[in-house]
Amino acid sequence: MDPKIARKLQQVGEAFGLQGPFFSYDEISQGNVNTTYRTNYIRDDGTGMAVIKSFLVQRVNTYAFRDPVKLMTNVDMVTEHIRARRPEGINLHFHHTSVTGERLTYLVDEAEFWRVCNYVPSVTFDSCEDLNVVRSAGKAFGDFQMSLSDFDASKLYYTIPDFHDTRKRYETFEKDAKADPCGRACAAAEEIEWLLKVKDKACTLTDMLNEGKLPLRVTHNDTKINNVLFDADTHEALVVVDLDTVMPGLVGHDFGDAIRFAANFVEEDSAQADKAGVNLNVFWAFADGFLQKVAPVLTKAEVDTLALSCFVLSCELATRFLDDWLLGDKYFRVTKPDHNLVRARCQIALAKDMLVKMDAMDSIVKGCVAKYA
Ligand code: GN1
Ligand code: MG
Repeated sequence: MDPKIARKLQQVGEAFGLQGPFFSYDEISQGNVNTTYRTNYIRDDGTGMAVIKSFLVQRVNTYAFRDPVKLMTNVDMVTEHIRARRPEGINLHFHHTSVTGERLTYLVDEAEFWRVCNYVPSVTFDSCEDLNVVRSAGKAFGDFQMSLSDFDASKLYYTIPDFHDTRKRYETFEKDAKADPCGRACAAAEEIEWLLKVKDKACTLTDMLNEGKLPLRVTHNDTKINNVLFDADTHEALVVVDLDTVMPGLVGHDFGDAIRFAANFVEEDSAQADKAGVNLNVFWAFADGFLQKVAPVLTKAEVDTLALSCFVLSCELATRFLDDWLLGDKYFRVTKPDHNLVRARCQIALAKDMLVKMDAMDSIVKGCVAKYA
């Protein structure tokens, strides 16, 4: 334990009125944007025995989220909506501060933005070949989207404007590749060239949305399988977390993002890009779970673009990783030199494999839709 971090987390806990002596903390290293800790407090279980009570404490990345107060308004509305829909389920609950009497769901301290949530004992998976787990994740994200189908999207603030606007992502990427402020572009010339070559195909969803051919829904927008908490024993999905990017979006954004993460043969930041590719068994299991929940509401255009959405999301994220690398790694948390370049290469290799497997992915999607629509 770093004593400075421990002291900080203790102060944050005090502001949120967390009871019991502070005992310890662990860092949860999964997210690439926010910083997350589990803090542990000692409580009396009522019979004089000590028990540990844990909380999830997060420092929100205000470089990524420029208006974190509005972000918390979104998160609060969405969690309360879901809680009202399924009060019997395991739900997220954000604590309120006891500092000023205002009961805010956040604390701004030395320009840092903190929030505290209930800790759900669970396990998560960064990669997974257990098809039951993958199907369960698909169902959880499908359920999540359906449980927000009656949520008034106009109430939602855009926490990151144009988050999945692939055309705008490309514009920024092209501009930064030209300006090349860190002198890194020549080392990624091949990657830049390939991404630009597939630009129009990668922008299909954005173009179709702008032409009114795809409907906007309320979507999660960050559907990595490690944003689902699972029961440690049964491996059933318990709850979907990381609601920072819940915004109006396309069904393909959630499906494509989930697949590009969960169905890749290697991890997102694997240096072995040559091994990246779509595991069709995992693809099928996720599609089966997800479509079991959402197929009945999908339009034909949505179904027709689901397989393509996986390619779209992989290319979009490749431009984001590469752009961040070109700008000197300001957005995504990096833990090694060239981390973002490695990530971009892996997404590109995955996207190339998706082009080869597009027909197979499409027929799996159509098969599941026929089963559940
Ligand atoms: C970020 O923070 P995390 O790890 O859940 C990013 C996603 C990317 C993902 C890639 C707000 O998600 O869009 O797909 O990294 N979130 C944000 O790992 O930019
Ligand atoms: Mg996230």
